Amino acid sequence: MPNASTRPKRGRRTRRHPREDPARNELVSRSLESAQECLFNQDYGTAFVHYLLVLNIAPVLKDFARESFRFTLFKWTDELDSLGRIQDLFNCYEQALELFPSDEVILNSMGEHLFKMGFRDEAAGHFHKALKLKPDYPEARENFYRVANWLVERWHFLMLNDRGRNQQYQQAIQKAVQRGCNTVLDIGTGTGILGMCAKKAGAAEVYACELSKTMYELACEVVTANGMNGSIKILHMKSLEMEVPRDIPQRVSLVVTETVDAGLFGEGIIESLVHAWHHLLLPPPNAQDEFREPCQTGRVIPAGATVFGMAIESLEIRRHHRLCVSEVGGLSMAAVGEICSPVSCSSEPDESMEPYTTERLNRLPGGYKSLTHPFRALDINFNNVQELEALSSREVQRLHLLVTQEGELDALAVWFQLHLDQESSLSTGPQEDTCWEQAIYPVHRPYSFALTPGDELIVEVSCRDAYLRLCSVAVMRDGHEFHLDNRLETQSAEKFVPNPNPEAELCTALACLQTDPSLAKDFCVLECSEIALLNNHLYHQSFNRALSNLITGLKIQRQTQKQGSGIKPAAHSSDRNSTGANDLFFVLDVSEGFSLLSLMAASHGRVKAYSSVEKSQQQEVLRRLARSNGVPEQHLEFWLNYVEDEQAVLQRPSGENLWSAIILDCVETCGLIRQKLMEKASLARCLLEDGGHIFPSRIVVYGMLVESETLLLESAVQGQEPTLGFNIAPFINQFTVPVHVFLDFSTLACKHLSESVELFALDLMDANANYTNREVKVQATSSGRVTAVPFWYQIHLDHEISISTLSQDSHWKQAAVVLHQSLEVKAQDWVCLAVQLHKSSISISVKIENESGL
Ligand code: 44T
Repeated sequence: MPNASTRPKRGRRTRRHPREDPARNELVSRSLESAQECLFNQDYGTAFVHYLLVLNIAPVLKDFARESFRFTLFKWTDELDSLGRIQDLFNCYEQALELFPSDEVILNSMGEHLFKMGFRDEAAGHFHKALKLKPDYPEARENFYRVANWLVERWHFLMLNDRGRNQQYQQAIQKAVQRGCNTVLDIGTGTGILGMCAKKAGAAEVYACELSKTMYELACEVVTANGMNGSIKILHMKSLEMEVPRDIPQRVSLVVTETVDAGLFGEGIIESLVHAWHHLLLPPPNAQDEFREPCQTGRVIPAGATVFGMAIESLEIRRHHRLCVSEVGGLSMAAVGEICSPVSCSSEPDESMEPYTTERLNRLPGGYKSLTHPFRALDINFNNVQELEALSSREVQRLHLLVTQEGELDALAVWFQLHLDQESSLSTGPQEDTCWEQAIYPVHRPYSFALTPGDELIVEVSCRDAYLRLCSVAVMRDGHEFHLDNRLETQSAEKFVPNPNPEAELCTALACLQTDPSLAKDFCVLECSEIALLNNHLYHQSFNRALSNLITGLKIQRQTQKQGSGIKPAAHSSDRNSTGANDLFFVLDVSEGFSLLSLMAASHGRVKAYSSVEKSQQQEVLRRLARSNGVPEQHLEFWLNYVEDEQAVLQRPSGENLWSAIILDCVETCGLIRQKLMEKASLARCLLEDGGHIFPSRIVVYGMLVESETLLLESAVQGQEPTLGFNIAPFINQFTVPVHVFLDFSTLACKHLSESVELFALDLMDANANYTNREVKVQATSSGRVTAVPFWYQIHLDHEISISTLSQDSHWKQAAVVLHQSLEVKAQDWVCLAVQLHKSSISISVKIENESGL
């Protein structure tokens, strides 16, 4: 019921503004009434238009109408969203923000829509703004923390904390400026640091460009704070869009850049430099120009790079990129087809695939084994535009590498030396004391192939669509060439034995003669974490046992009920399998992404299972596995094929039937509790039959006190000292996020300062058993500085069976709360942790428990 006392009273308003145009007032109050009427009739679109009109012509009503306006906006945009009218949706938000530019709720909600549509940078910008307007707005804070990693990537902190790298860049820039390069462009300026170095070194004109809006704004703040806003011109654009004289008055004599990723070229440095040489830089010095002033010629820092590679064995990489098991939870995988991770590198570029992933080799769980010595894969001179241009048209280069150690070929690892100038270079190698990641080019063969010392591994190096590509193509052994890792190859290693049916082979070869492997039949791309999940034997075995226990229990329960009520077992059923709907058990698996759990449930017999797998390729895999494992077709359904509205996913199957089991996916791969988990659980509880079960029934969160310098370096610019003499830390540290995700606790460099301790538990079967604030006491086992609390989960499927997200073959990573302020502890001290769970995000603060508290 609308609050009568706050409803606008036409008479009073007219009296307050006696000189206002009466016709206009009439229009306002009529529109307002219409808006309210439309709201009542749930015609949100029209209500929204009426509100827009009212508030545009009578802004004085903004405060009064704010709540109803927001309500209308959210209802209407939800409707537009479900209709797929995305442009209209954003138009509405833009109109709303014109009226209420500093409304944190609208900003946050628009951020959520942007995020859903994949505009992460913009989404994060909105959450950040909302949070700045209202720092204690928990929804915006949670959203911001979830996206801040995208906005200001964590490597910014690492780079700024890497004093060696900073000093080397600074010295190289200083030397170049002192030698006469006095007009400078910093491409991809980030926080503005390299541009500021150039200015400080005495460059007359400094320009900088940055394509990310957030980073651009940050750079502007930093440059201003360092008193250089008049002397460095920062442009919010990609360097490729820059023109002389529109954006910079003339060509510059020095380009500085660190737009390199772990695979060197992934940030587009080749394209940026080719463009810069043609449009933004003075020509390079040549032999005749030997005596020309450096300020009349152009050059680039870094001057070039050398790329290295190495073949490695790593179980961790293998289990994320290849299916390594033949049976999962009692199901044979023989008919699964070809499962492939999205990281695949052949000499033929495929847009849907990333050519490499990244890892820190020295942090790989289980370590790695080098199968070859490091080899030189490529040398590139950034000061030679012809060489840069020739790179992509250059022929594929074949390298023959001697295998030095026995092992399975799982990947090629790649790193590089960045030559800043002739004297100094930085390395991103695994042996260096830097925290840079290496690029990983995984091998995809579905079968294993062991290399032995003396083998010759043939690797193709190419550079297509701006990525450096490395591909292990063959192994030479005893004069024979075994082909590897090429789906289109007909004579691959496993087919080395002559095929007894050459005709069939020819047909297969013909069928596979297409460049897009994803079009091939029986081929399915799964995320790396989904592949690791399939390889997680314990996970599936545990689910299988828990499902089996539940179904056995329910069967007995039904039997007892029937006997009690005198009903005979279902011989008269109308169902075509002569199993009445009442005799079936309904299982719903709402796991995110690919999951075999529904099929596993269906394989238990008398179970009709509903899967939430959405992608048709993945549904096809499940159907194929159902057929090959003898699961009747009608016992596996795809829930989203029925439900139009995604929100309605947790609804019962039909008529009288309730769910016997609902499987919820409670922990994200990154180590965080899934958003809205508890809401889903309470909905699920209402949909269970008597004796039905939610899997998991309970999750317990464990944590440990640790001292970890690494975690600090990755979360904020450390120390009080300015970075290279510049004031940067307070600005970038606004993007510090207290929770670190995708952590490998087993290889994290840290000192354990306590045993693991239960932080809190979430009971999905019983809402009353949950708490959101808790104090936990833990005793320090050694002295040190508590800087973080890594945490993980014990997932209890039922009273007996549980799985840990910390286990070695887990597809989950861990997360850690990095403390705002570290705490010195001595062995035996009692530490008190205040643990808070808001929605699904955890926050922790620690203090020493004083003796009286014990
Ligand atoms: N990776 C560290 C750093 N940008 C990636 O928006 C490198 C990790 C690393 N702006 C191994 C080695 C390393 N025009 O803010 C970003 C980005 C911006 C541009 C304007 C352009 N053409 C570009 C291209 C990129 O530059 C900033 C830095 S790029 C990413 C650095 C030692 N593992």
